[in-house]
Amino acid sequence: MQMKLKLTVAAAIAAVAGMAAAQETVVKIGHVGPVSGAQAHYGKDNENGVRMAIEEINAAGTTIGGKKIKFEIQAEDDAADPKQGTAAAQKLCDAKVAGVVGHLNSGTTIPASKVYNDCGIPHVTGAATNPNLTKPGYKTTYRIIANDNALGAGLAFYAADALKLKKVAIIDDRTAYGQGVAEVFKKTAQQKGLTIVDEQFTTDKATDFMAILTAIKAKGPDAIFYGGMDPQAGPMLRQMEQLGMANVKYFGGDGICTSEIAKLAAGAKTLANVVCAEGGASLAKMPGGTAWKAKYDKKYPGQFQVYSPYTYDATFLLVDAMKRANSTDPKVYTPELIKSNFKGVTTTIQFEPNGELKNPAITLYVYKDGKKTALN
Ligand code: ABU
Repeated sequence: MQMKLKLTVAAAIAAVAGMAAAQETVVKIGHVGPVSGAQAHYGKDNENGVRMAIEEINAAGTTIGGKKIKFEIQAEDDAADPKQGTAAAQKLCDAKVAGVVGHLNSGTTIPASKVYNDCGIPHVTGAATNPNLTKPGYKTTYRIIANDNALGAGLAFYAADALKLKKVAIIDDRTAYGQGVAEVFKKTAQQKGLTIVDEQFTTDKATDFMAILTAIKAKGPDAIFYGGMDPQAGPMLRQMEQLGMANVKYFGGDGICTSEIAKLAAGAKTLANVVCAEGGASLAKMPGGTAWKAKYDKKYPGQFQVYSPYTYDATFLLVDAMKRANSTDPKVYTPELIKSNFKGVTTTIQFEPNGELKNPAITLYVYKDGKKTALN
């Protein structure tokens, strides 16, 4: 008799839970980044930011268009490869996600932006910085960090005005990001009177830079600017040390400005020569940065890299636009994105007509005792 009563109570609880679940409408938000390969640490960090935001949004409860919404992530891997990037974008279009956070690499985000535009789904990147992303003027493309025009120029100004450097060599990895940020740095450095003593090229798969570094060493630069990501920058710093380039400064954009570069440099003293730039305020100067970082570290210990505060904000930004439109239908809520005035963890997000962030900050960093340290 007692057993029968217990079963009846359990069945009633399950039925109530089932009814509650049935009353929820599931809305998917896509995330795309490299979660496999040498850049997986960036992609996982970005994905963590989206997961964290979705958990918080669901815990707070959201009703849109009279329906209780349960957000779910659809996470895709593009392995930092442009072809896989467009395939992932098409998959998210076919899955009818409501919006996308991503991608991470400019080389994947730029071609994917056309796919999203064609299927009418908005995407917000918190990582891809090549200025060409917003040139087509798609109403579905948004960026919530500064682009490479700011990063490359900011670094060149610092090299010329603060460090009084005269001779710089440039290396880039021939990706949309690496090549683009290197071009901006070069142009601005030349305008500031610096001499470009050498230009060399590599790829985002390379690990041996001895030949190009040896060629550069012969030209006696004060600094190297590297346009690329940390899987190359880390070993490059080690090889610079091996070649006796201990006094050569090492500049780069946000792609090298990670926690991981300290590990990849594997104790090379040349890490102390790094000056890198990120397109936003430092965590300490972001409106909600310090508290957010403590929460993130508790949830994802040791996984923080660079962009997760931005992917977290990007997720909230999409949901904010849905709430203002009172619809999760991308056709209905996308026009709200451009009108955003969203107080995020990173900044208050408002957009220029082309989808670029209004008034972006940039922050320069160095590595002191192996720890990334903001200069401004
Ligand atoms: N912003 C640097 C890393 C991502 C990219 O733009 O390719």
